[in-house]
Amino acid sequence: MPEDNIDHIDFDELNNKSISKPLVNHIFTADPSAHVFDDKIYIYPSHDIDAGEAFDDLGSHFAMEDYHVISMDKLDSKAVDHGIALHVEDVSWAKQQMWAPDANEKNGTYYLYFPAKDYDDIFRIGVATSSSPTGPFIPQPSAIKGSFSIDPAVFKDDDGAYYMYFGGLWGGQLQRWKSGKFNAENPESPTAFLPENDEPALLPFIAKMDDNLLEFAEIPKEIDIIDEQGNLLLAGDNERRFFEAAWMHKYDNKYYFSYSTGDTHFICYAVGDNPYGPFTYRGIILNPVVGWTSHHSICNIDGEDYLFYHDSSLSKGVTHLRSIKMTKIEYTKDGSIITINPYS
Ligand code: FUB
Repeated sequence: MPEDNIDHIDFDELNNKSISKPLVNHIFTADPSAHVFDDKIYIYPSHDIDAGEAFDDLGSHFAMEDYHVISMDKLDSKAVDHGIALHVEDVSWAKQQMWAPDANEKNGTYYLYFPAKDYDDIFRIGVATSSSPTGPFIPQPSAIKGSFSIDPAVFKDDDGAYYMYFGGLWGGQLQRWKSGKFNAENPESPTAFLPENDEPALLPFIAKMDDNLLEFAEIPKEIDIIDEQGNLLLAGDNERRFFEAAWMHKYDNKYYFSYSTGDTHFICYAVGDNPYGPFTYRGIILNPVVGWTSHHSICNIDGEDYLFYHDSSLSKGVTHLRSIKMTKIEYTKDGSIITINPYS
């Protein structure tokens, strides 16, 4: 339900039909990355604000400045806001646009990963550390070497290795890195340098993290998303191809790579046998929500998988003022995820 359709929406009715209420409503939050640390649920969202920037297809209206961490003791507990965990003013290399973050933990240190534009207006991915899952986080002086684009998701595999998945189209600039170097031409165009519809779609990236979780241990590699016949999804396959919001979780020993299709507003998934893929497209996890963007995470809590997502219903359809929500995921016997309708 993108913004151009909102005139027809009765928001009172929609909020009644919504399968989840916003987890917090005193601030706007989006892009929730959820984790369980020490038996408690921690959510690392974007903190949406209205900075007065006009809507455009580069996402200039997403002018976020800081991050708050939200925690819940249990699934039915009240969500608690722990205040500002990191502010753009404290990150020496970052100029603006603190977009979708993620976090992870190793040996009692907590790592907050975040994309932001640097002073050349290029999205990079940074990391900040804390001894507490709620921060405050101390940023590294530079962005992660070799990082680019947006939406980091850092997955810990069962063998203790950590991998970052990342990338995003249009305002996320992935299409500007096709040659391996940033293409700064035509800066106002969100779609310049995208492949033609009959060419393979742009792919998300993966990089194994160094032991200290502060740098990549390898040059980022593309991950293939293929159809049942083994062919790469095409750029014109807008209902299935990767756009942004990478996430990885495991179910029944398989690797589930999930993502947003952006301009068609689905959260969908593809399944593989190892962290690097290839991943075969399997279906839709979440149908479109109110608002242009859809972004999620999947977190195992008490043995069940939960989808954390957002919509713009609380702001009555304002795309850049979103609210985080959660709902349970169900699987069929063959490991398929049953598609969720956000408004029943
Ligand atoms: O929140 C800003 C951007 O919108 C995120 O980085 C994207 O995934 C989309 O949700």
